[in-house]
Amino acid sequence: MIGKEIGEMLLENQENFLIPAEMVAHVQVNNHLDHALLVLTKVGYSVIPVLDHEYKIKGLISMPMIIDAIMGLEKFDYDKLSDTCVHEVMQTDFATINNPYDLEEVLHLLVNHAFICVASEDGSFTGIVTRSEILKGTNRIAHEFENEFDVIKKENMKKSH
Ligand code: 2BA
Repeated sequence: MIGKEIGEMLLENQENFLIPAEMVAHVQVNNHLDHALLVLTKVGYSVIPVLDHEYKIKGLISMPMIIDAIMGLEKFDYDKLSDTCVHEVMQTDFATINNPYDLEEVLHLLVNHAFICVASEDGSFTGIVTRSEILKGTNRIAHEFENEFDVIKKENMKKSH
């Protein structure tokens, strides 16, 4: 469990951790792979969310998923880029959390994922929480904790009683 004081310091920044949906690059389930390739290349991110027409999060797409889908035995089949939809190749097992989200759960998930998708109760995409936003918050605590608190090692406390 996260310690009380550290937890409260982290929570002071909780709203800054979320990159809102309108700032997140994404593609739609029915977009073709050539469009997804274009978006991934232009935005520079390695993996981005895939949404449906109701703005619900359905999967993740990355450059390797696209390359793998067009790879034949001996050469690439470039026609597949315009013949295949994103939903046919996207990753569907991925971590999603509901807003308001539990910070402790997010910290655990970010050990293995670069970002976590956040959805509202009805499944609508709210945004993402990324490793770097959380690291910025923990970096602040690492620098400021001892400016705000006197820290005494427990074994030293026992000796003084
Ligand atoms: P990656 O694309 O693998 O990016 C890893 C890290 O590289 C990012 O970490 C960021 O620090 C940096 N980076 C990569 N491309 C960047 C760019 N175009 N502009 C600025 N920085 C860039 P995080 O920021 O922690 O992001 C973690 C992951 O979350 C990213 O992994 C990406 O998959 C996703 N992501 C972050 N912001 C996004 C956004 N606005 N739209 C879509 N996906 C995003």
